[in-house]
Amino acid sequence: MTKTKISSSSTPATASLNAEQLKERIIRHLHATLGTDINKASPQAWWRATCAAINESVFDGLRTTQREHYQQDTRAVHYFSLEYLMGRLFSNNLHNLGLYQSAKQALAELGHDIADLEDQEEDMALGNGGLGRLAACFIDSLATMNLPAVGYGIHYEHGLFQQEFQAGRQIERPDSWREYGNPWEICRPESVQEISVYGYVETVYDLQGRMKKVWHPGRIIKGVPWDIPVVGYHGSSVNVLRLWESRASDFFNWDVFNSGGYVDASRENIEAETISKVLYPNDETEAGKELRLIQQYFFCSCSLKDIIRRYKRAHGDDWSKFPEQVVIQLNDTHPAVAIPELMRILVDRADMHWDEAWGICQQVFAYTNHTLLPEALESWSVRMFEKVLPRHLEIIYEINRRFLLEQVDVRWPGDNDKKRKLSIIEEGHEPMVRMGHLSVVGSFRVNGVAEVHSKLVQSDLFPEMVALWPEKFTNVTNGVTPRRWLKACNPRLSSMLDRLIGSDWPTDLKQLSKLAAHADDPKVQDDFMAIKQQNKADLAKVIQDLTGVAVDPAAIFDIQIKRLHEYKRQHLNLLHILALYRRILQNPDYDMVPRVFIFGAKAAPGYKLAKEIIYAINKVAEKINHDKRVKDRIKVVFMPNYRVTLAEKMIPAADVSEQISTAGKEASGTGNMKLALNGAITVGTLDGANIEIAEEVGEDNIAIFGLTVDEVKALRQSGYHSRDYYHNNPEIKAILDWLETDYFTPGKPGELAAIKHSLLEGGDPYLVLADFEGYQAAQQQIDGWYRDKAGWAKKAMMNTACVGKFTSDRSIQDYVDRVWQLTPCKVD
Ligand code: C3B
Repeated sequence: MTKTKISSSSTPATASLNAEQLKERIIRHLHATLGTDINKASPQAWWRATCAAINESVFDGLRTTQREHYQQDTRAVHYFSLEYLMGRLFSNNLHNLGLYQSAKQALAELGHDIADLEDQEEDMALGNGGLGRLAACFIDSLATMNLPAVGYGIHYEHGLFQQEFQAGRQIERPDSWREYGNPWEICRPESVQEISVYGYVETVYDLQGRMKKVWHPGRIIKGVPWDIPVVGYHGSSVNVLRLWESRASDFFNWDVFNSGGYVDASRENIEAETISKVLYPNDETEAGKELRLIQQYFFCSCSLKDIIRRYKRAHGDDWSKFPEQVVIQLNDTHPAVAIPELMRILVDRADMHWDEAWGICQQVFAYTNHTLLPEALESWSVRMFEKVLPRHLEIIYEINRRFLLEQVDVRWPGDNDKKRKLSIIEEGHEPMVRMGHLSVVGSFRVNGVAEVHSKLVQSDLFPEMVALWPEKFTNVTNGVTPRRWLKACNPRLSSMLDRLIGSDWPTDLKQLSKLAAHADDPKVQDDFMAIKQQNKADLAKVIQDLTGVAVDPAAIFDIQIKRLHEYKRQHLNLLHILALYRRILQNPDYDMVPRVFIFGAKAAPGYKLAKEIIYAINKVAEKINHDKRVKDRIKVVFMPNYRVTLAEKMIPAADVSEQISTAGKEASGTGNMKLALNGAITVGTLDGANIEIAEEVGEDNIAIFGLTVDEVKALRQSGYHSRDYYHNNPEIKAILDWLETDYFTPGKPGELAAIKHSLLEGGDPYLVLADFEGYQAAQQQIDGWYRDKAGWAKKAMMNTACVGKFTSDRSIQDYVDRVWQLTPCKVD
């Protein structure tokens, strides 16, 4: 396989654009596109005019890239994902085009601070968390590496809800990211697709007496594509993220109308426009709702038809080259319905024999598993599936029948237990379609997202599938784009790196290892820590603005940012804060380095305990922040509305990175990588990619604690009794009892009791109490380390220096080598 080389030293085509030329463009757009004037333009208009100016370069790249891909008839990867957590695109596009400095200067000369204009943009939050952000990093790397790729997804009208706190409780507000339009997207009416749902299947026979299935849909829906150009870094490629918006079709369905059911059927069915209305806000819990299945099918069907249209333009009705040209990556099981959809198109529409069609499918799809949490493993009731997609259910039955007969029964003859376990249809009171099983059976490759996770996918989730197809399974450890997560978000550190180790690191992140040679140099240490200090001062202002809490940049900034989930154990962090607070109250001279504990997290609106944890952190914060006896040794802040844009301000300012999930539960994590990259020291369990981060940075530069995956399993097997920890550890007992009093919620005892109950009566499903002792010891280690200024600086620098592995360019290269077999296509 040819190694994808990124020519990092090559200057971008647009680099020649200077501030003067940009100014001219911006003013031209202010006049011609915005219809306003320099004297009266609002910041919003200035921002839009600048976007339009940037887009001239973006669209140039887009046109050339598409022409080149078409002319060279390139093999391409099609990334199918229900989520893309893009954040803002303004500074990202400027950086990737190499225009950031020119734009900054141009705007300054026009009397505007580029940072103020950046704030005009709403986050594009079409995702929940890690899975959606990973998709965004991957399409950045794909474009940067000149790899032909299209991202496919849904053009949600409302992205992830906006979070507010009212008296400490999470309130959700709708996100309207494109209320006034979005300058980065292009509507493509010429590529509209129509898709079908509901209805019934009829069996007919043709003149030769061959049986055929005819699906008479109950509803036709229009899919309107919106293209978001994805600009590669200093590369020449501009790829496309194509997002589908649903609309009612003008097509009138006479079949259903004539059968007299139209009015009634449409009333109980989902209206076309609602399909792309809103992103489901559940992270790692399966929704099981009809609308969700329709969302999945809607974007898969539109995207497949789009791919086939493009393929046919070059190859007509000759399907033989399809698997050479097309690979489709399923981002989790959410798009798994694409497998029976492609079968339907090939068998029912293209009249292909089953075996031939199945042969094609099995060469086209690859599946990434992102979680082992049982509540996240998707399954759909057969009943609902039949209602929404009657023909697809038949196809799944046939895939399953052949799989059980030709694979399972051949390997384990007569073993009905094996059949029950491996069947795509789970039998029972309410039979279910298992989307994970379908994905494995229908894909040529299956990967987990970190070494340990991929091992567990094989040993715990699909061991029999591994026995059937060992070569199918592989690992691709996640990564993050260093363009957004270092270059753009941490300009001070970026310039220092450019000076010290050269400017190739954004596309060759292993270059960061050169920093290690300077890790003992007191001058470099001082520079590195001065930058951290300035970033912390910046964040302190943001904290003051958003929460009203004053924090001291000299304190340790200890950051936990991720979705709120019991397995991520924000409540373990809270228990430790309470322990410190209690020690201070018991011993006024308690000696600790002052620390600011900073949280950012959204809870799924229906996840009660997660919301109780947010409330508890906010109430504890309120008490501690106002308690004079604490003497500012502890501050606690919960940042409202955590999102990509806030992450970009928090990550460069972190001293400590909290990665404290129960071992075996966090598939990989990617926040862990971003924080280490920016010189934060991880307090973490041996879970997900933490294990690989520890291998890279070395044990001196990370604070590892807690049960391992094997120890967790052993403890569960021998019987875990959280109450033992409560009774045997007086500190744990005192803290949990404290939460039941009205100390933090005056006049309202018991308001914070939910956490205690889940840990005791609830059995502590994520072993918080078992890991408490180890966690507080790791935190003491951090406290000790921080007192040694030079020692800490070295550790922080070693984190930045040693995490080059975790660039998403490396992940993408792994996918290219292990899964996609793609060749880069250089674009002039
Ligand atoms: C997440 C996992 O929880 C993370 O460990 C992982 O780093 C990312 O995916 C990316 O692989 N994940 C998620 O955000 N949503 C899901 N439904 C499943 C996993």
